[in-house]
Amino acid sequence: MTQAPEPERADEQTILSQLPAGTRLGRVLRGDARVYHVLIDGEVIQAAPRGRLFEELGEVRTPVAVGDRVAVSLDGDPPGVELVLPRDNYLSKVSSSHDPREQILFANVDQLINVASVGQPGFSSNRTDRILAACEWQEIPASIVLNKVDLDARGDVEGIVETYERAGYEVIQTSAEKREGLERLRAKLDGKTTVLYGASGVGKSTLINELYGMKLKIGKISRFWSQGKHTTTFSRAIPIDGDTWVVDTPGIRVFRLYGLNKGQLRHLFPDFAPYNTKCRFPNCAHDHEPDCAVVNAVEAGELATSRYLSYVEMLDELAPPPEDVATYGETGEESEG
Ligand SMILES: Nc1nc2c(ncn2[C@@H]2O[C@H](COP(=O)(O)OP(=O)(O)O)[C@@H](O)[C@H]2O)c(=O)[nH]1
Ligand SMILES: [Mg+2]
Ligand SMILES: [Zn+2]
Repeated sequence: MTQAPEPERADEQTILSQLPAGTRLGRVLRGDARVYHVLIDGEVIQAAPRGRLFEELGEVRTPVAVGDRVAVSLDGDPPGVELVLPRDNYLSKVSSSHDPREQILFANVDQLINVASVGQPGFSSNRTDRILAACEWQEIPASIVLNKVDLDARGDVEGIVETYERAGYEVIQTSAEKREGLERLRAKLDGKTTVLYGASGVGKSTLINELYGMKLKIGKISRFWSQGKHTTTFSRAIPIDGDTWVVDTPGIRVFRLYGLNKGQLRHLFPDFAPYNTKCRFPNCAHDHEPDCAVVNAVEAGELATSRYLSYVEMLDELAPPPEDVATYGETGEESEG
């Protein structure tokens, strides 16, 4: 028997033509597993995912993610999300300490900007290093916005910029308050879908409001989250104009990477790259091994101690690599797909 060839990735028109009449394509703005807000031709439609989308979930918690391109049938009440189009990329994490399933935070983005602040709240290396590693893992271009530089009484900015530029990340310094660095940020955002990731209170909403004349609530979410009443996490996509989108994420306390083992983590720290091959053991985890080039570089002041501490903390949370994995050192590929 001859097998039908695998279909090429179908274009949107082909997909639509195979769906019932009255089905339209849109992009998911926000939602939970029960109802999603989908932007369809400038209108926000609330749609519920069809039951069969839940059948193929596997270890994934919900079938639809913010930023997904979806087909919605408008006939039903409520309208139904019939199909999720193949994702260009996505970022996921372990749902929570009680729930090991994969939680997809958003899909189909051009880049992620880790928004951090100095002063109030202070800069968190750990939070920053976790999300940067996650972006390396999913191959999402990442950079850093360091906001509230007007509050840098302790002079923290210089060291932070040095650490991350040395690791190869662009760092944009901003003050939403003093309107500094905003043009550089705008140039980075225009025409792209960008995730703004960061703790609540760092100034994400203020920056979007200042740049695009929006009226997102300022400061409110911060108190809401800091009271610790809610541990669920929802992102939302904000259409700015035709091709500029911003995905606002809530404060996620601890971002645990999903689907990664100990052997893969060292490749998610670009600043470790020159040293990874120089340890005594080729598969050195840079943890307790003798003659470790990464530890030596930290001691010599060539690598930031903060980066190394983040690495070791994340390493502790991961499972060891399966013994039969020959490509121990390769990034990402094994667990993708
Ligand atoms: N001093 C100073 N305060 C800022 C700056 N940007 C935002 N804020 C303040 O920080 C607080 C939290 O801002 P918000 O935009 O709600 O943060 P979000 O939770 O990341 O969206 C608000 O009181 C803002 O006025 C800044 O550049 N400098
Ligand atoms: Mg906000
Ligand atoms: Zn080592």
